[in-house]
Amino acid sequence: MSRIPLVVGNWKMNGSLASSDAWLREFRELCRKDAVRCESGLCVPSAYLLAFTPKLDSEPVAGEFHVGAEDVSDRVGTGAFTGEVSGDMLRDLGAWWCIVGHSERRTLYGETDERVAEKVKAAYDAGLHPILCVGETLEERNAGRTREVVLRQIAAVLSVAGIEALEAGAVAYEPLWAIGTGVAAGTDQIEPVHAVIRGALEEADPVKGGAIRILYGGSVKPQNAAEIIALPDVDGALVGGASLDAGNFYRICAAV
Ligand code: G2H
Repeated sequence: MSRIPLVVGNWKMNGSLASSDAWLREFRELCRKDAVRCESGLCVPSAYLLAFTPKLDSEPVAGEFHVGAEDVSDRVGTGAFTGEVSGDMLRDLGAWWCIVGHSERRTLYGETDERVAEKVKAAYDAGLHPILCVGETLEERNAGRTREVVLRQIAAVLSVAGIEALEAGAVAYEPLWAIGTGVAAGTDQIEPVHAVIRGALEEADPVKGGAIRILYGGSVKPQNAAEIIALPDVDGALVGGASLDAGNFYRICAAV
């Protein structure tokens, strides 16, 4: 099964109008000189989507590149949900990708597997391409529960949103203990978990499950990207800190 590699940035709560503009100009120039072979994307705070989408409409970046959001409401339609941003609103702003269930949302904002599953469904139903994040804490890993945790997180989404939602997007394995540390998980730690995820997806649907891209996330940088993305069943990366710099993000894309 050949899957086109995908590299997506996650700015988290960083950026400004000025830095969005500068990032896009630099990334566009780099891709113009030497187009990357992978598909790429950048998820930014929804407040900055409009700093990208009209410019991308008038002058697309060479290669397949889309911007997206970092979260979405599980609520559909409109209503009295102060502070929420719906999938329809994100589509209206031109978002393509949408990260859902990032561990920072799960741990800092109490998002349960069920809430994450509803969000994946809401994103997919709105026409977004959800990137579902799964991963274990260090405590869970040390207790030998990694497999159980990621399977539980995936099963919740499959039962509510269906495999089609993940087929439209991607799954990202992000072990919590490797996030933002500067030290990625070892290749011997990444590969078996990706195999577990692939197994669960293929069990749900052999064809669709085989086509879904599984990204690795957690301290990916230009220096380690090629080695990680070369692993079986690692189809790209979700990149946090290193995506804030357009040059570093380009070097990760170019390493694929
Ligand atoms: C994990 C990752 C991006 P970083 O959160 O989703 O961030 O690359 O900074 O570890």
